[in-house]
Amino acid sequence: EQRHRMRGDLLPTADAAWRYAQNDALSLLDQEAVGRITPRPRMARFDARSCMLRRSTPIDSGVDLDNEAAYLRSLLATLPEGEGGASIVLETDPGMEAEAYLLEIAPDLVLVRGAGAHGVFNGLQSLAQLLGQDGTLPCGKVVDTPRFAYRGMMLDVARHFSSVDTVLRLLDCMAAYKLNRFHFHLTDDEGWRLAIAALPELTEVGARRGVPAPGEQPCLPPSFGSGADTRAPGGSGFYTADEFVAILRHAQRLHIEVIPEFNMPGHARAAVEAMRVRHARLMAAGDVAGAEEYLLSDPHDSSVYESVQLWHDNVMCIALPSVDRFIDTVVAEVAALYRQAGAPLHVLHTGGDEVPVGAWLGSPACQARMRAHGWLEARQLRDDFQARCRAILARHGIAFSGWEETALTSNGAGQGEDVYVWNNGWGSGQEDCANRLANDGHEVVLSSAASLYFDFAYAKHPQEPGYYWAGFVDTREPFGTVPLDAPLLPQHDAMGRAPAPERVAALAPLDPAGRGRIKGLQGQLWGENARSRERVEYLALPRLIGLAERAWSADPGWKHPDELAADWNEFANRLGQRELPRLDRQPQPWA
Ligand code: TNX
Repeated sequence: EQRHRMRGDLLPTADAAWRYAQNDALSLLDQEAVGRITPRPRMARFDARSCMLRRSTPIDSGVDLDNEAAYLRSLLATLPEGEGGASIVLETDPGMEAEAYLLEIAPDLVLVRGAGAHGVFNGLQSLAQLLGQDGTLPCGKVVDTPRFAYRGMMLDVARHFSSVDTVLRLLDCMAAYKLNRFHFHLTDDEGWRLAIAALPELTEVGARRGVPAPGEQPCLPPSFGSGADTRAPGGSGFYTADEFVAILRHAQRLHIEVIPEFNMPGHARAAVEAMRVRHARLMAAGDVAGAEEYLLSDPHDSSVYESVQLWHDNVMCIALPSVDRFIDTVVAEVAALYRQAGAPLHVLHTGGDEVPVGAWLGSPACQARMRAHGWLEARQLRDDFQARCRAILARHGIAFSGWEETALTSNGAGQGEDVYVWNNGWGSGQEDCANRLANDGHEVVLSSAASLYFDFAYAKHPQEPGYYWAGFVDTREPFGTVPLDAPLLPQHDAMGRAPAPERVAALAPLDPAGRGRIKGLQGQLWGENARSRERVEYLALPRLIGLAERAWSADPGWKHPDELAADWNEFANRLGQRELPRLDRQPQPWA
């Protein structure tokens, strides 16, 4: 309420007022029509006629749409068989915008058209939502295009492992709501979840923690939050190369780009521990040179620090050449797995969040490097590390990205790269970080803790699982993230209080160029509370749908608070009456 009141007080821009007037012009009939598809399309109109699809409805499409035709075929497989019915044409029109689609439904013909396969695929998602269980479709027309290029979900499988099947179901669900980026948080202090053939210790050691199996020693102590075994029941706690490739292939069929994250230089305890074990083994075997090759820690490091999650040994010693070799080895293997899946790796997320103060100060190697370059601040050492990462990635043809900390540099590097801005909580001092970075030339993915952290509890209730360090996040939070109609503002502090107007006025607004650099939105499903498949589903849904609505549907522009409340009511009804029952009917339920 407070939030909407605050928005309502802001003056509309001329542009927003124009859109607002246009919105008003949308007839009640059209409003009802667009509400039949989630996320809401740009335009939809239906008439009283209907069209009938059957299990064996003919599909006419070119070879470039084989994947889409197969997808449609599996959709139709759930329908009854029968006589007659319509036929379906899938086609491309390179003149259209990327990802846009046109869906035309007449009694005897259904046409799905997109610029390429992705657009057609998006059209099929809308078709699936309109399709009755008996095969009926309302006749009419849908014209649609996304608001943001980046519409993502992040899943952290490091804190608690998620099985391949859980990941595939999450991808299916993302595709159904037209999300197109999967940020795969594969490593953290508590686990390393992808097998790397050249460095088997990464999973042998780094994928185990928590409650050990009988007769087994835990290699990593449980982090605070959960002492539960992070391995799937009977599972390995990591993805083999084949499993990872299968995930990449599945995502590709769904037109979802998988962005792998290898968190460095902090949040890296699993890797640091694993490489320490490797070092010890090789030393014991008398291979002194080999032992040093991939070491991530400095045995002489006396640095004293504490990470947010209370670790004292989770930061890589970034002055060591073995750190660069480690990164290069991992990146080369990961890139090869992507090639094997037929989905080239374009961008890698290097993490970079929450490096504890004090790291490197007691490391002779780090101190020597700082002295040699005349650097006075640890930040400069870190910027140099990032430059080296960037160079390693560039050699493999891969772009660099990271959490907001990677863009808050001493040398202004990182313009044009994707940066994930999470820390918009009131009192953080970073409330306008997204605006400043976008104005400064960075491509911003809004990942705001206060509205897009799906590991947070939905509400303040003893039975609701999840953190709440930046407030509670119910489905209305992602739905209510309406950036660009006004400066991007955090809506409340952790206590739910709206910020004081004078503090709001002091924040940096988005300038017109910065506006164009808000690349999109992403939901974050951190893993500390994601202890089971059921829990992953509970935390993801229905918040994911609120995110999709905001990321795909048109910028609502400036709106009167009453209208924002009406929008929410309409969306909540759509969820309850259509989307949640539809998810319940899925042939492959999550849990
Ligand atoms: C902060 S915000 C983290 C994660 C935690 C999460 C829990 C950020 C980039 N890092 O390491 O899992 O909070 O809510």
